[in-house]
Amino acid sequence: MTTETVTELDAVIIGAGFSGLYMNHRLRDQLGLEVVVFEGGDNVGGTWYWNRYPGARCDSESYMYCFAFDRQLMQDWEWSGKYPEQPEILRYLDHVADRFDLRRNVRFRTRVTSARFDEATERWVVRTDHGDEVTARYLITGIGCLSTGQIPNFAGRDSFTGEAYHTGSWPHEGVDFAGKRVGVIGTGSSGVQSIPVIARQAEHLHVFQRTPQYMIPARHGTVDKAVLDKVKLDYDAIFDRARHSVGGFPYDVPTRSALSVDDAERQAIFEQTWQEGGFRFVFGSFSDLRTNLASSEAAAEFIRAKIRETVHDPEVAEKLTPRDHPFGSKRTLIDTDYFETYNRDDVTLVDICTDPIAEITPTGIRTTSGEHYELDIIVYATGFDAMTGSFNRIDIEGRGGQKLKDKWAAGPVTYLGLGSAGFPNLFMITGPGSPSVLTNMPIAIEQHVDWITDAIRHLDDHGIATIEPTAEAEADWGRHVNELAAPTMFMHADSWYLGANIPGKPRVFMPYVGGMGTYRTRCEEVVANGYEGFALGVAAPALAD
Ligand code: NA7
Repeated sequence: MTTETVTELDAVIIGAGFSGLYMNHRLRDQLGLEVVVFEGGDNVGGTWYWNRYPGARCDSESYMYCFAFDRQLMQDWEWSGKYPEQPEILRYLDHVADRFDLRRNVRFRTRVTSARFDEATERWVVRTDHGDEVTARYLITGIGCLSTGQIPNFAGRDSFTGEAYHTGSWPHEGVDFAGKRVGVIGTGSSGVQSIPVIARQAEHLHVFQRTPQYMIPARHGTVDKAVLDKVKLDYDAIFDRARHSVGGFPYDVPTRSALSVDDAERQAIFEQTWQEGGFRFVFGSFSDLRTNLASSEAAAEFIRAKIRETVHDPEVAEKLTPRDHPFGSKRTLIDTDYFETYNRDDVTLVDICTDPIAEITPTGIRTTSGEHYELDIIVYATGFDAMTGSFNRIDIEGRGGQKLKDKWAAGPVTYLGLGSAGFPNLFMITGPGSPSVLTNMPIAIEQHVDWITDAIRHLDDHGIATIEPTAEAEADWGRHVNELAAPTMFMHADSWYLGANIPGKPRVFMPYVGGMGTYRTRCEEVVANGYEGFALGVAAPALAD
């Protein structure tokens, strides 16, 4: 497209990750719409295109971290690991793009800078950083929940003369840590996955930890072919269970409270799910680890004991032990050899809760006590402006010139996480207010894409020009999301779920905590009730010449 080109489209999709790829397939190939996808990267993959740090891996088991919309695709693809590693996920998405010919209408290396709803034509006017301008009836965001990285504004940050990287924007050619003094700031999922791998390569690794974390061992390994073959035979049933589950996983969900059994049985159940590894500890042990403080504390104590058993130096073990927030209040981390890494002589833990980072210097990091750590490489594993950051990067303007950013100044306001009042025909895939990050993402993404596709088909079939949430429905939904979150552990930590990791961001719990199955049912009811909570606008009569 040249700068001057104006193209009239049916739909613009932003992003070519899991969401954008599947949305493109549904709208372009199944509804036959004229679609363009804008993607900032030079290939498909989204989150998995950018997050290439060492050890990057998904915490969902591989057989569940994939599309289910095409049965043959599910049968043909062979995962090699129990958990899919980043290069393999990218290969998978590449394969999907090839298989369904999903690249031909993607404009790569192109970011959408603004999108304005033109009330006269009832079309979105979309502009990009290449100067493109297109108009479309529908605007669909597949921009990810964790795709706008944040590097804290430490004093002297830009004075560092060594190499500096953010985990979410990793160089494609990789980073050579051999013989280097490396500092990793941050111990969320990205830090915890990368730290053991970097430790094995670097001359010395300093880990700058502000908050100790609860972790469950992944028990990662190669995939058991026999298990995978068995799963493939039963795929439909497995996915059906996952679709109607709380977390988007097909696990048996216990109904027992951690307090309903005696201590010996409780420990045995924790131990069993700990040995199985991954999210089974959270979803497969007891029903109330994230809703009952005493149950959460029992899980926390179990993990604290594991840390003491694993880490040889008791002082280091104590620094690594989380005590300031309940288990289940932050994203539960899944690790491989994380605590074991601190038994290495070439790894040092720096507790920046008691001795915060004062400044980044040209040659390293100085903490408030005056201690200076000489470094060749700094890795910022400092997370993302989650859920709303990627919306705020685009100048989105709805009816009456209202900016989405302004509307969301006190926190995101959506109906079902699918749309926002005053922004007609704007659909969000896994937007704030939907289960999204609290679930196995492909399950949530497919549900949203299917729902949006059905809505667009409904509009087209009935000659309806616009759909948008009513202010009342979205206010009710917002209240509901908050009410569900209020009694959970999630409200007891400074997490990115609450926006607490970004200075000045409003403290609002953003995802829907009620579970994927419940949410799906609600979305189906909305449709069955004639798109309840949405205002449907009849097409304006064509103007006479
Ligand atoms: P996270 O989970 O937000 O972790 C970021 C880490 O960086 C965390 O340990 C933070 O400490 C730390 N951090 C952030 N800002 C600072 C400052 N200013 N000073 C010191 N330390 C800081 O991001 P990830 O990339 O690891 O994971 C994001 C999600 O991606 C993950 O949950 C999965 O869903 C996939 P804190 O805990 O805030 O004290």
